Amino acid sequence: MFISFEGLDFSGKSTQVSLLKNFLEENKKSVYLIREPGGTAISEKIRQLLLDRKNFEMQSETELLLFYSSRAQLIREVIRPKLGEGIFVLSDRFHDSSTAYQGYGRGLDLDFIKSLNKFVLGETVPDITFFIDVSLSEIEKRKKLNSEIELDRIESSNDEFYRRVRNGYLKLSETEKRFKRIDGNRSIDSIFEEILSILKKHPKFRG
Ligand code: T5A
Repeated sequence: MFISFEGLDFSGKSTQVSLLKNFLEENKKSVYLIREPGGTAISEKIRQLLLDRKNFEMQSETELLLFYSSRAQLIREVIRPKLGEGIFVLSDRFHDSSTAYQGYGRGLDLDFIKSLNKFVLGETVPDITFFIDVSLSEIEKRKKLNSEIELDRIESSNDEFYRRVRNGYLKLSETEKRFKRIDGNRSIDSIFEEILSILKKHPKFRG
């Protein structure tokens, strides 16, 4: 089964992915955790290019194609083989991040992004996607609490950009059946409880 997590930076995805990994392993499931961009030697090099603050001159089109280059490699080198072995693949971000950040956030053509999804993903689409939806004011608070962390090139974007990205995720929640919006302005435990209860009802999970 293929499960992805989406949300704004600091929305708590990594926290929830790692709780789910522990839960599945305690229940004797084989799990493979990935994050995007990254996850293969080539994809990690592309990640450095994408997030490096020094690359401020990077154009939106370049950014989009680099995310999909990294993803094309990850899907073929890691995701498909792992899914073929019956392993649970948990992904901290996947293609919906490109729709939200590069499509809605940067204003790139959404139909072109859909055609990239067809070309790069093919049938390799998550079975379920948890969108941890956190308000911009809560994100701001968490950024301040983590002020020792140096923000990367994309995290340094302004509030208006993040408003458009969140709006993109909300649109996806309305149009994609696999996309589950979870209220992320709550305790870590109550968010995880809801994720588990939704997952346990999924036919592939009960399988
Ligand atoms: N990107 C990525 C694109 O633009 N297009 C794409 O196609 C893709 C794939 C990746 C960047 O690339 C962009 C999006 C990103 O800007 P990254 O370093 O991988 O960058 O960063 P993120 O994926 O954004 O991950 P973060 O680590 O920044 O945030 P998370 O994983 O959402 O949050 P997490 O779990 O680390 O938590 C953040 C803080 O909040 C606390 C945690 O303890 C932590 O301090 N927290 C909570 N606090 C209160 N209540 C809760 N419920 C909390 N849950 C967590």
